[in-house]
Amino acid sequence: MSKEKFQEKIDAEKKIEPKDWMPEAYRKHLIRQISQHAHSEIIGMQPEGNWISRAPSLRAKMILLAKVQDEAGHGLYLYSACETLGISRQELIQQLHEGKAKYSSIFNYPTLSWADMGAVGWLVDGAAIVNQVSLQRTSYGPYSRGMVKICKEESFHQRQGYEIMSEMANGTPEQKEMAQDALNRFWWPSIMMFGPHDGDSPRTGNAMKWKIKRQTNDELRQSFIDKTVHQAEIIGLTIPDPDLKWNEERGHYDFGEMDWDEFWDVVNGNGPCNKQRLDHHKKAHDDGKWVRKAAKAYSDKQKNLVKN
Ligand code: BYC
Repeated sequence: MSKEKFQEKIDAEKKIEPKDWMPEAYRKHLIRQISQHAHSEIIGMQPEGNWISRAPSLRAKMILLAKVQDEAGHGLYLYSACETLGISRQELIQQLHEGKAKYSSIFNYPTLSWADMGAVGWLVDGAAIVNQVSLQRTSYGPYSRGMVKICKEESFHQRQGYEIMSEMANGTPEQKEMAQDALNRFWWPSIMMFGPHDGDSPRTGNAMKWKIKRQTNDELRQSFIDKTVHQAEIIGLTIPDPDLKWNEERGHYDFGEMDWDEFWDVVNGNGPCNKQRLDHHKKAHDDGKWVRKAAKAYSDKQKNLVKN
């Protein structure tokens, strides 16, 4: 198939499947984005896993435990989708460990109080949903189907976080203060999850042409902000942006500028927790070596039994 025919197929809204012909640049673009997404799910387990043993009730602990397990599942769907593009899980993990593959900037911030579990669920999962709902229509079949499954679970996660924030915002003055503090610290990093402005985003051009992304970084960011402002108002919390204002003409909220120096610092490995997150992942991977070895020995044995 030629590049022209491939583009015609994309333009006709047909999905590209693993065995279909695709330009090398499309394949590489997908491996980069899907693996970054998969690594984010797995690294994203760390800031929340940190609070499982300190959840304030058995109910809260069960819900958080289930959520963190869901993230592991999301990572696995995404690694599997990525492997259909002809790269092994081992190579993907190696790229993460060598700093060649990124994961979402948001997980390089610490979770300092229980209210942060609320802020992460409400804002981080909320931002992830806005992005992932859009990605359900992505042009690569396995990624698109993975997104459909993930979105169903992610909306439960967002509600879990909003419930925590709502309870704390309506609790004692100290609890309300903790909720506001968590919102203050997570607001800007959450809106940075959508990436640089469209004009500064080198990947957006091809991503939109190939319908890998269906909306641009700025469109998705605006949609998240428009949805979230009202949710903050309902529970009586204040979004830490003095420039946030409804714009009647645009039919959207105007908002302030993000600190792009901070964004690029975190993306390039110099955020508050980058080293800690990666070291933890490497250690867990090393500690799990014997499990992978045993699982492989078992599956090799089963294959031999079938053969003989
Ligand atoms: N963090 O040209 P651009 C979740 C990189 S939610 C780190 O705009 P693109 C979860 C970008 O990779 C989070 N890096 O790129 C939720 C590129 O670098 P490379 C995961 C970022 O790809 C709750 C460069 O900057 N979701 O998992 O068109 C609990 C230029 O950017 C970031 C996804 O990954 C960032 N925030 O757009 C647990 C969604 N922003 O690769 C887990 C899928 C930009 O050229 N991914 N960069 O070296 C996407 O939608 C897009 O990849 C992005 C970036 C919107 C993130």
